[in-house]
Amino acid sequence: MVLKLYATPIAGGGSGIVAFVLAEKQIPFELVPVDMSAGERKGADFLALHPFGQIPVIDDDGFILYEGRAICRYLAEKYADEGTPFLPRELQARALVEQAASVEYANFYPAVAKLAVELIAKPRTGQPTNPTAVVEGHAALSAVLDVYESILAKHRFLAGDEFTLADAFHLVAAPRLAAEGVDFLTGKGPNVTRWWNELITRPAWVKLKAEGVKGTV
Ligand SMILES: N[C@@H](CCC(=O)N[C@@H](CS)C(=O)NCC(=O)O)C(=O)O
Repeated sequence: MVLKLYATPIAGGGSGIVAFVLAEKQIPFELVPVDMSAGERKGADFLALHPFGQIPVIDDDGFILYEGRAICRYLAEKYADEGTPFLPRELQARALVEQAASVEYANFYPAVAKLAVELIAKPRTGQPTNPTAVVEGHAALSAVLDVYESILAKHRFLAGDEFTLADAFHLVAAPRLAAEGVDFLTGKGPNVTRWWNELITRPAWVKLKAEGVKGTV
């Protein structure tokens, strides 16, 4: 049975990285569009798939998995020999990927999420933006990117010279911020800028942004 991805067609958040990994590995899948505005996600049928009522979720021949980053790890392991490797097999190289992925989730993403809430979600729902939170979000993100500059001066990607899931996870929400005009790169070092541009110009990502998440079957 073909893999099902429950998501929206917009590659903005966690669904985007799953669709990106599927594309980089050329794994066929069926998109099951989830209506984010309706009660569908909080209904019993969807909660049976994802107890928090969120997307993305995959159904891989009856195996249900949620959390975007966990899904990406599963796909990278299952299809290790197809397309972009994403996860090195060697123990220490793998540990460095997990180290960089942990930093993404603990340091980078919280700052991005804070800015996304203040500068995208709140204005969209008519709530006032908290200027203090915006300043804090920018400061936190800037501090992370300054450390990234020193890391990326030593190697091409965050966990070494190969592109891995640790880099790909940065595609959650941050490109959306950039697309909304939130500038977090001006004044940052050349290596961060180089790395970011390399990330968002990967052909699979460019195609996803242009066409949205589209199933292949
Ligand atoms: N930690 C989850 C977060 C998923 C998440 O926040 N999904 C959003 C869409 S990108 C969602 O379903 N929001 C609706 C909600 O939380 O009710 C993941 O990484 O997959």
